[in-house]
Amino acid sequence: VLEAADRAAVRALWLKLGSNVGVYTTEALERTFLAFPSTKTYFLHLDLSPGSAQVRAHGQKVADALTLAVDHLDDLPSALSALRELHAHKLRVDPVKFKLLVHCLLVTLARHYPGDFSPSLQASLDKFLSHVISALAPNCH
Ligand code: ZNH
Repeated sequence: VLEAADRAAVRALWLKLGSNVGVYTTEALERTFLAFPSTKTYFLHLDLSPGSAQVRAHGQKVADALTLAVDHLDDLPSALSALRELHAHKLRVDPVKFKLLVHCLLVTLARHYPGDFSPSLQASLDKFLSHVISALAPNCH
């Protein structure tokens, strides 16, 4: 479970992101596909060209899931249980890939919020996203 200071930091950043969570999540996805091309293999049925509306739509879904997680910091495993089933059994996403997306999300947020992105905010976000990952991909070490 996340400590109070980490929760407060994550909630404060999420308030600041407001309706832009989808914009940054989409940028993070685009970065993930470029920096770690092996992640593209899961999305061959989508148009992955720069600025793709399909990537933006997927980015918004991932963003909504992250916002749901921010709203359920006390109980991430049950809030994300349907998504865990989807990723583990239907999509069969290699757990390692989650860390690549999280890395790109941190880079994206650092780039857009340089003044906010202190080492301590980085640490809080990293803990939050690690909790999300372990709720989604329990075998990710
Ligand atoms: Zn995932 C889908 C979330 C990661 C792959 N996803 C999805 C969705 C969501 C998500 C919400 C939608 C669902 C429905 O529709 O129902 N993810 C998520 C999150 C994360 C993730 C939150 C982290 C953090 N994924 C991931 C990764 C991968 C993936 C890493 C690989 C690489 N997903 C995926 C796919 C899909 C999804 C493939 C499907 C898509 C389509 O559209 O088809």
